[in-house]
Amino acid sequence: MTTMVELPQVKGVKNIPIQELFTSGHRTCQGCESALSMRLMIKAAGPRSIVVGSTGCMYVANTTYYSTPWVVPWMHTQLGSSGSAATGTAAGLRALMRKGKIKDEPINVIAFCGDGGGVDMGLSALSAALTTDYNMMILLYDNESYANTDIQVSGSSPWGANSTFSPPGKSKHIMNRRWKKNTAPMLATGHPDCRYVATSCGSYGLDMTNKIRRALTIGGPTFIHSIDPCPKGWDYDPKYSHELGMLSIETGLWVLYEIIDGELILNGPSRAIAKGMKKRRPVREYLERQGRFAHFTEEDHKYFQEKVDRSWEEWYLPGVLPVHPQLDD
Ligand SMILES: Cc1ncc(C[n+]2csc(CCOP(=O)(O)OP(=O)(O)O)c2C)c(N)n1
Ligand code: SF4
Ligand SMILES: [Mg+2]
Repeated sequence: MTTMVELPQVKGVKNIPIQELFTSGHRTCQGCESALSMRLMIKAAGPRSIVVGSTGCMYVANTTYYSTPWVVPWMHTQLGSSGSAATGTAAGLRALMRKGKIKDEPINVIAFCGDGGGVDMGLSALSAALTTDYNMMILLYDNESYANTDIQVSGSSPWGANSTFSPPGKSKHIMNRRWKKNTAPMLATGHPDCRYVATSCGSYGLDMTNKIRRALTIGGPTFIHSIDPCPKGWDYDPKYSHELGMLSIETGLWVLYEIIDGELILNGPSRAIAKGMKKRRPVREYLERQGRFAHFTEEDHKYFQEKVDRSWEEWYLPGVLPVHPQLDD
């Protein structure tokens, strides 16, 4: 197996690397947290990295003709194939190094995909990647819609959210009736040999930096799912992106955790909430800040809150693992 880049855990925000490897040259919206995820991800990984990314905002808005913000080698891949592109890249590097065609040196292999590309279309390729023995990391940046093609609902869109495929109407105002897919636990449970699965949020930059580094150094294929506020799709003033990221966690809707060799560790505010050191904020504080939920009635707010409450009060691990009623007896 190819060796890995040395990436020690970063202690304190001041020690996050200064070097920028995702720079100016992109055209993402103001306040785009997915762009922040890219920036944090490659800052943590460092210059000896190859990044492949599937179609979506982080391809189209990032790499307009003849311009790119990437300082490291970068390649676009088809919408559903970040998992296969990562596998192919890692396999190619291993073969070239084994044959002595390129220097045998540690190189990070990173693939990213959006929620459309990962939670929906490319789920099978992600699964295939997580069953290999290649050292590589897949980052799923989740802006909760097919954003690049004008905000269509995805399997990761929240219940009831307004999108171009789920606009509230007069007779029916909740058009997306699916609860958000629980992708990270699904991948962790289904791939017991995968040593590292985590969730993250760019509002917690240090936490994200260290998760990226853990994912790139633990060995084998790894997966990180990041929640990324999107001013355009979520309909809010771009200056609130950071706050909304924090609120998604403080309300208990998004849970920060990592699963290392099968052991689950809650992180940051999620840990504090689970330990009773911090109170969960009402989900309404998060929902009312976004135009995509502006059509919510009192009943909708109640339903949403109850769903989140249940995951914290009745599930074995909040937002991760429900207790099956039959196992309770
Ligand atoms: C097979 C295929 N179907 C549809 C498209 C059109 N398309 C391009 S980007 C995109 C949205 C992808 O959504 P997501 O993966 O969530 O990334 P985001 O745009 O939200 O960053 C779609 C549907 C495509 N490129 N390929
Ligand atoms: S639509 Fe959303 S994800 Fe796409 S560039 Fe704009 S803010 Fe970023
Ligand atoms: Mg998306």
